[in-house]
Amino acid sequence: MSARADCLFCRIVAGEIPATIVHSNDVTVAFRDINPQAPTHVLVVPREHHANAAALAEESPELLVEVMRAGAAVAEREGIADSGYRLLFNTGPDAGQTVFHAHLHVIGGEPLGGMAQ
Ligand code: D5M
Repeated sequence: MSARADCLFCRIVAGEIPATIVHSNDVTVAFRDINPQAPTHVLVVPREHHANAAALAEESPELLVEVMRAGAAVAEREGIADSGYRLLFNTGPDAGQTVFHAHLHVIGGEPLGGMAQ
């Protein structure tokens, strides 16, 4: 999937919109969420455009694995790997997905309540 001019996260990946990048490699980029819900709140996105996690799993399952691996690497780097953290994909409007480029939330740095974000 090529980058989409109307996609916020494609534009962050392309460097057209600023973000605080904490990790990147050939296939993923991780940056701080603009509206953090916990002391650590980072989003990991595939460089390629996929609308959500389900589409990513169908269209490029090996890339989904890379996103998960990057999430774990971010947790290590943020120092929350041992205390624990949440990996979350909101998928679709009812889940609260607002940006339709697959993104993994890495959330932690304090005890997290409940199941939802
Ligand atoms: O998560 C979308 C997330 O994207 C939400 O937590 C805010 C975050 N966001 C929105 N715009 C930006 C920019 N410009 N930089 C960093 N983070 C951003 P969702 O699961 O779709 O609700």
